[in-house]
Amino acid sequence: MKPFSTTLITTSLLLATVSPGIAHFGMVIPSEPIVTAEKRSVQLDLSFSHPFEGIGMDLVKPAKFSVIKDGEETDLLPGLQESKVMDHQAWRSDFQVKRPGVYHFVMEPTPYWEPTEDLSIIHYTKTIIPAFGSEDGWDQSLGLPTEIVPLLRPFGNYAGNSFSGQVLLGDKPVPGAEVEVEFYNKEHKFKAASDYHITQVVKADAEGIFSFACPQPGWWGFAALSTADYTLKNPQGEEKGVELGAVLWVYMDPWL
Ligand SMILES: [Cu+2]
Repeated sequence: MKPFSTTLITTSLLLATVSPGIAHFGMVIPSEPIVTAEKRSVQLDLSFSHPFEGIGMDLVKPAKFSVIKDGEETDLLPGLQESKVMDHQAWRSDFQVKRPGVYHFVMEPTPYWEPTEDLSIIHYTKTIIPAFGSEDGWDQSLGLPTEIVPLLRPFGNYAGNSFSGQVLLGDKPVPGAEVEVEFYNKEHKFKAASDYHITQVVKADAEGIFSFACPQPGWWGFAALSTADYTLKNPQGEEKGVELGAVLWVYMDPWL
């Protein structure tokens, strides 16, 4: 058994070294980035995936999925249906929008044990969409354990705009936070120029503020990763570190 496990470790180290860009993202992708009177129902696809490469991973039923509007939270977990995203276990929510407002959808996944990184991962994943012309409240923080609060209004943007946001951990800015950026390459339209291009990286300033220009239309994911101040048991029952992700998805429209 010993030589075999040594080989495994060597292989995973090697993979980690040669694939700088491999990152998984919590994903909450609505069917429409803006809700209008012509289309009042939104389908939300929840997954845990590699958005640029289109490689899926199984997402067990999230611990929480809700929508927050004007500080009021509605639990959407009971209506979640099993589905597939990138050929893997995912979840779908059909949401009827009745009133104008800005809707913050938030998924808290159950902790995911990643043996190659020797830690559990929890990506708090957020997507903000407006309905019927309202835009109040897009800049509010939701008090999540960690989150990216947008500084650019996160809807009604064109490809080429700079997205800007602030990384919070326990309500405090994270100085120098590292933010991974990935494009949802849904139609496999693009190839990465190198492995480094799959996941791009930007660092926040002393106030936890970062910006990143999004050159193509579509969904862009931003993930700020921190280490939790607690541990969780892995499947073998050992206490291990926890990576917390603050993930935000923002849509950039094409010029018409
Ligand atoms: Cu992965």
